[in-house]
Amino acid sequence: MSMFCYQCQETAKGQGCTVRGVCGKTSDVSNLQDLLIYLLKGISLYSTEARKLGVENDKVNVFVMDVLFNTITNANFDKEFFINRVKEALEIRDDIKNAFVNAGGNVEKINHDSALWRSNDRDEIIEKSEKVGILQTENEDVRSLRELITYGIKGMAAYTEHAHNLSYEDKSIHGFMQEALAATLDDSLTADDLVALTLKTGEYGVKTMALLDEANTSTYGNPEITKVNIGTRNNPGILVSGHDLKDFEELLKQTEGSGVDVYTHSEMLPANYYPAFKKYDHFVGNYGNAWWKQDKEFESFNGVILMTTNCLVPPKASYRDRVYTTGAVGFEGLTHIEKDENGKKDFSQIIEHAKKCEAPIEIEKGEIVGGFAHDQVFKLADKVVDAVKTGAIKRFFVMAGCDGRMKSRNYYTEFADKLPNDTVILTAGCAKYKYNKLDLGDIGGIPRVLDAGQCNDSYSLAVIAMKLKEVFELEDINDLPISYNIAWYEQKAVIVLLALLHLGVKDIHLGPTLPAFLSPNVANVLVENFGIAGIGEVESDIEMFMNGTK
Ligand code: SF4
Ligand code: SF3
Repeated sequence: MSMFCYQCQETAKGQGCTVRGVCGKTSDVSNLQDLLIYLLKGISLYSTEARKLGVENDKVNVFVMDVLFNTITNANFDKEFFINRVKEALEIRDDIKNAFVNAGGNVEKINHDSALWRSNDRDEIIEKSEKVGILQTENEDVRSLRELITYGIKGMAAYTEHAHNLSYEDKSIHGFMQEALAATLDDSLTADDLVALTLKTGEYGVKTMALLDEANTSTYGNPEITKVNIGTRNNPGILVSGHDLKDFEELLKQTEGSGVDVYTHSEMLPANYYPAFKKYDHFVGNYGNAWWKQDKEFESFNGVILMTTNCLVPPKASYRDRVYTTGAVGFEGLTHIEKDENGKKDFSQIIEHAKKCEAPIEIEKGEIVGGFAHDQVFKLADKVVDAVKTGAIKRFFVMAGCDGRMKSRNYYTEFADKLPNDTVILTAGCAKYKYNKLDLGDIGGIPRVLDAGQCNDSYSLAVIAMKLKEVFELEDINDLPISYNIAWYEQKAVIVLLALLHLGVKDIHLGPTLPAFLSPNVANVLVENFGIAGIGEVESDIEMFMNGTK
């Protein structure tokens, strides 16, 4: 075994990647990511104690958040980057240790290896990276809960970073992330303690998604019903993928008048729904589908691609020179656009490159409709409530989450297609690409697929559910005619799931497979307390949901 990673749904044999990631991550990179998470825990031991003495260190907050995001599935594959990150981690750890001591802290009581080990030697760093990791925790239930919390925190870090990029911050979220990381080293915590911490992670997940929602809507306006063009024009283009709206805005501004068009890909599609971006005539629409189709779609796009976050697939040689990264993303040999000292990103190199490219090859024509975040749905509330009261809408299906390569995910296309015509799908995240071009029609003008936006906009779906509960004067959110059939892939889906559990949502079905990191006992806790279940066959699942059984 040269590595061990089981953080995503596509993990090898549904158990763990042990030689090379199915995602393309090499064992070197996987081990270095493990070492970094280990060091973040060491940093967090100091910062959590220091915080109790009134020390808040912004450098630590930003570093922990950034590195967690770097280790999310399909974000960063660059070995040298991670070696440098390890060296930086040791410096940051020294800083916070000194601040702790200066505030009167007793450094003697912090004696975990993650807080003490150090080396600036490349070989020693690599050697250490092979010794630390997930399997260090021997008890499989404790390991399962520690990883569940860590993956939730990774998703939380990603959303925190997007809010941070728009200058929205809540220090308590940083405090919680570090406290939780430190807690995963604490051998005195029982499985029950860790279950409680898992639920608290969900509580902070809600806080984080609410903060990001506020950041996005205050900066760019509330998403509104939008017909998104999926065809192409004849100018060269830049295709922007990932989740970062600030990067998207910067690029739109800098491409104005350049003769280069801008398109969204995968999780950037919801940028089309924001009022602030509609004024740009060179913003054409969305090109292609979910992340995993990028090997074909980046090729036919012909222009330049900017990856602002995951999901990056190791690029093929045929289009590799046209892919640029920024933010948490990285890949050896690709140009990475950094912020300057004023926090601005200069995309002129990308724009000049794009000007020399051919226009995209059109792979689809027409329009898709989206923009159903909470504010827009509230504006339609009377219509929706009437439709439920008259029986025109029998049931809502939350089908948010992720898309992925596995054939078993065709379940979701078939499921959406076979749902009765009196049902409405509420979606967010890249899972929508499994059914957003099926022309499922509408119910009295309400489209049968309501897309709230990115995976973080799953928060919007929860807000909508809470509003419906209020309108129908129900005691319990679970009494609504809403079923949850969620597809997961990476760690952002983990924080979304934990957030929904915190809001009291029960009987969530999760697929296409349950996470490999859930031990049988931990899975049982989720089944017994929250009714979490997997998926079965399309027809019988639809029948079960429509009968209101779980
Ligand atoms: Fe395997 Fe997923 Fe980890 Fe990649 S992120 S190494 S596919 S478990
Ligand atoms: Fe997709 Fe990676 Fe999860 Fe944001 S882009 S939902 S998989």
